Amino acid sequence: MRLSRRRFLAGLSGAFVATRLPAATERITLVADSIDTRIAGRKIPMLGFNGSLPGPTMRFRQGQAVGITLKNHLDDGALVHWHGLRIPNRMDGVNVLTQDVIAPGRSFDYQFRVRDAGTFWYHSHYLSYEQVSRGLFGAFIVEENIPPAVDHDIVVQFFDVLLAKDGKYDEAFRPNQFSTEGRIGNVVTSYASVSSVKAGDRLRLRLINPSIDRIYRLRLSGLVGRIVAFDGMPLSEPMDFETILLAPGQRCDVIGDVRGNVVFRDIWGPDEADLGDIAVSATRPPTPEPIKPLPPNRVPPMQKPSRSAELVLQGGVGGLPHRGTGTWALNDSSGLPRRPFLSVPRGSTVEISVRNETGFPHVMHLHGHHFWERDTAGTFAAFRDSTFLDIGEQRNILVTLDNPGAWMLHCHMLSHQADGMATWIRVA
Ligand SMILES: [Cu+2]
Repeated sequence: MRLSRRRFLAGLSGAFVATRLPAATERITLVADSIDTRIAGRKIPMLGFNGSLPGPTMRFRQGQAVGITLKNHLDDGALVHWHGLRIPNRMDGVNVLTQDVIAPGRSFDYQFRVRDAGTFWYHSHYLSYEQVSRGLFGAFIVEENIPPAVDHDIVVQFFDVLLAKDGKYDEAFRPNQFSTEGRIGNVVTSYASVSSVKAGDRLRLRLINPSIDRIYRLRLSGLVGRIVAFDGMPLSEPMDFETILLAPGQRCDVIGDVRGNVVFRDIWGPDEADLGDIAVSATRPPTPEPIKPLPPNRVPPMQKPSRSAELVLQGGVGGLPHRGTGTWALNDSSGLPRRPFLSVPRGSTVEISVRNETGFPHVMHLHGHHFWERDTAGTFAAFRDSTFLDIGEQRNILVTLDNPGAWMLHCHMLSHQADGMATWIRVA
């Protein structure tokens, strides 16, 4: 059952800190700490990076070397995962598989080069269902060396919070939140990095869903545009759309021209909800240029699979029984199994049939790689890091496993991940 939601627009007023780096490597310090932030009109204790929720939007230039020191000022462990970035395994921020949890008072240096331009994000990967839902996330933007000509490059993050009767973050984690659609907030917020534009402006919208479990189906009004990228990876041709499905962890880039107030509405689920808007303050002549594809990233060419595999999503309320120990399971195993789901030599291309046999939707995220997603027309179209599977849905994905290491593959509904829907792949 969906709880009622109230409209809230905290982010339009502030909380955004853009960090732009020069061409050489420079260290950024990211401090995870308790913060007080304003939600639904009240100041409440949450978590944040560098004092803000969302954390600072980081902007880098494609190819740049990046150094980020994560300082843990929490009372609990900390880890950060750089979602969608194809980086060395030891920088991936995953407990057990790639690094130890950073203890309170300690720090860790993340260092990597950003190969792909696009819209990515970073978030806690330790007790993530709790730490992300308390605010430990932010946008990670890699700019093209020749970015598209737009008047505004705007990051919009859609985030929900479950508040208790006292108006504070609900500390109770109930079993049904883990066994059904997840921990769905009763307040939905949108954080946009720009609050006012002109009619006629050309915008690039970088839409991100950092919510732990909530799915959005976005309807945009006031903007005539096309989708140019999913999960940070450009489409070969911009795509028309009526709505945009944004499951937890997913991103979508849209380039379009402003016709009026840009309003975001969510039509997922029974009650349509207003998620916020970017207001129009004046009018100017529109850009005559057509919307062109973004420059492609250098990705592995699509290859014939050398092997195939099957991944079955199981469990949850109403789901068939399985042999895993958690509520949810992947191929009869809950949580990270001792042996990986797949163990392949570097460079192998695998076609994985992913089948959702549960009574709830899921979104499967692979670390360290993007994969081709077969669309309903039967062709591999989008190159993504997270694929959405509705109830009963089956989809093939094609992945070239060219990044050595131990890579997590899990549902990005973080309540599902916490209760078993996780496995891993070893690339030797
Ligand atoms: Cu799930």
